[in-house]
Amino acid sequence: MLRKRIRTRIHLLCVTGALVGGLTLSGGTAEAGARDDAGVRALPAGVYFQNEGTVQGWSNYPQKPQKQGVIRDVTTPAYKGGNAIEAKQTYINEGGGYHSETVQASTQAVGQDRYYGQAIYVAPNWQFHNQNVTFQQWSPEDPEGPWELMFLQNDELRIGGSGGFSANVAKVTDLRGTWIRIVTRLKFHATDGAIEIWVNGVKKYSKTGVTVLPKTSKTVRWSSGIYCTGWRENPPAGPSELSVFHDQARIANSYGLAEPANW
Ligand SMILES: [Ca+2]
Repeated sequence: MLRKRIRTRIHLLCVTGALVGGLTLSGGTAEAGARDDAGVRALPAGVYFQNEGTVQGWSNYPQKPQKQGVIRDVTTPAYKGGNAIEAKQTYINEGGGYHSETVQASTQAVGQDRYYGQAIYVAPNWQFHNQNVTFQQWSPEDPEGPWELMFLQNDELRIGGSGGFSANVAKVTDLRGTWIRIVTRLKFHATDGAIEIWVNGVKKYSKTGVTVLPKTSKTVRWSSGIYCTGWRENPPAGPSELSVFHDQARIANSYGLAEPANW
């Protein structure tokens, strides 16, 4: 009888795991004992979403990258847990969209304050070039469209887009071949909004007490992967195959909870 119950429980875990993937299977320590009826560990208090480096668990799974794009689970490189997501695009001698992204829908609404953490990796031989390679972005959902993008261009981590915030946030000159931890705070408010960015634990950008709103939409989605924006209208300035790796993604109500090093 006991054996049967254990088998049932394992089956439940597998089924649930297949459904939600890394979404709710917490690697964190907070509330490690808390489990719901389905046997899945609950998210720690203050955490709204997390993914430990699997394409399952994101709301656009199964993803459909544009053109010859790839979005897949890999075992190396990995920031934690022996797994991560590779987002790859290949130029095919035509313009238009080159997206390969995991997407989480409706991650934040006007009036809310959220911290988005993840670690990204580009290969040691990544060639710096003067085209925007976006690795995460936040987009209004209704009506949808681009807003703020975070990207690599030359040897810099930058933000920009129609959201009204553009900056060179950090140098990544010596960070190729390493996992770069990035936490982005977005507070949507008409007068007391905020955008703040930490790179490898250091606050590199901060705008507070300003208007931060996703234009005409009340909510945004979070996209993480690769989007070779420069290839829309021009051939590659760098290699025609580019990959950005992603791991340990989390949305939380504080920097400490969202920081990939902390969970
Ligand atoms: Ca991982």
